[in-house]
Amino acid sequence: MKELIAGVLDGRARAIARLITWIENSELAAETAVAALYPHTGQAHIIGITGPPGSGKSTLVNEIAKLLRQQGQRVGIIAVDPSSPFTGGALLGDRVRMRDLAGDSGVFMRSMASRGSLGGLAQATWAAIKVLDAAGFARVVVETVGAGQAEVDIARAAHTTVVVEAPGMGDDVQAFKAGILEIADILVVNKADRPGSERVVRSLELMLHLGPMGGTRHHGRILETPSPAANGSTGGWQIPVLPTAASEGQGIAELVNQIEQHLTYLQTSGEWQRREQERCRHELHQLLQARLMAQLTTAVSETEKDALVTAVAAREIDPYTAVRQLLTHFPGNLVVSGK
Ligand SMILES: Nc1nc2c(ncn2[C@@H]2O[C@H](COP(=O)(O)OP(=O)(O)OP(=O)(O)O)[C@@H](O)[C@H]2O)c(=O)[nH]1
Ligand SMILES: [Mg+2]
Repeated sequence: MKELIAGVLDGRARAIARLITWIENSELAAETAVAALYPHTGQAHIIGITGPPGSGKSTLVNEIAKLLRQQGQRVGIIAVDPSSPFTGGALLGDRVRMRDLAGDSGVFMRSMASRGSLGGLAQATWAAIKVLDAAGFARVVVETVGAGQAEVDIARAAHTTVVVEAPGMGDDVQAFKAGILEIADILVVNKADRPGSERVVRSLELMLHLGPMGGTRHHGRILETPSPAANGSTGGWQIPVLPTAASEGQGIAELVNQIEQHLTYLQTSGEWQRREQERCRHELHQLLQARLMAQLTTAVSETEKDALVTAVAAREIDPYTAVRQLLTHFPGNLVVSGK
């Protein structure tokens, strides 16, 4: 482990890949690695790319990474694929798409696939981001499928969130339905070469202007309450709606420009510190939840849980009483706080 950590801090690709595999496979390894690397993190700009399946996220990430490389940035890429049972290295599709970047030591690409629960995937992803941060990648791009709350949780790891839409995906605006519009700092309508893309751009612009929070949307993420800092002299952040045709390389320069501008906005408005605080709060909360659940799973036998479920289903006891009974297994007796 010590050697791996040294290799990661040196930015060596093989050490990074091996450490992330360890992290995926063992929570203890994740804990040890994060403890060692944590003092070296906090430098990377973490960029989330999220949106419905097939909207062109991977193609966009490829183009973004190419441009950032031209600008001299080292880029780490994590593609989160909860639907895939595979793990350990890039998925074939991503490998093909990322071939432009192959052989460039300034780029590291990794797919994370679900092992068991999405909660575990989220934690492994958060840890992997720290590995890339500590390895000196100034930009870490995280691709997630924006499909539900669990994916939104992963997206919360980002400082800057890009939500990707595309025309011809059934509903005009998928993200709104999935509840991921509210985490957008930048909106992208990809496949601008396809018919209907202008209509999606207009719907998104309309949504921004008619947003439920009215004027506050300019001060940060659409549905979040504005922070005092963001209300200050900088005038807040205007969420742009950008058309791109990733497969044609169109609109990428403007997208990367807006991503960099958002970073500048975060750094000059005090919003960076506020988001760091929020990110850490969220991560602590997630970890605590996972640990408590794990403790419960260890403390309570499946037989006991099954018996309680049966009793609740038979109306012998109510669900609150059942939970109280389960909580008596915790040291310190959490049950007291139930009242
Ligand atoms: N016409 C057109 N096709 C595109 C564009 N960008 C991507 N595509 C195509 O759309 C398909 C899906 O692209 P991906 O980049 O894999 O999309 P994704 O969002 O990463 O997909 P998942 O990871 O499976 O959710 C591919 O066949 C791409 O070649 C674009 O701008 N225009
Ligand atoms: Mg993809």
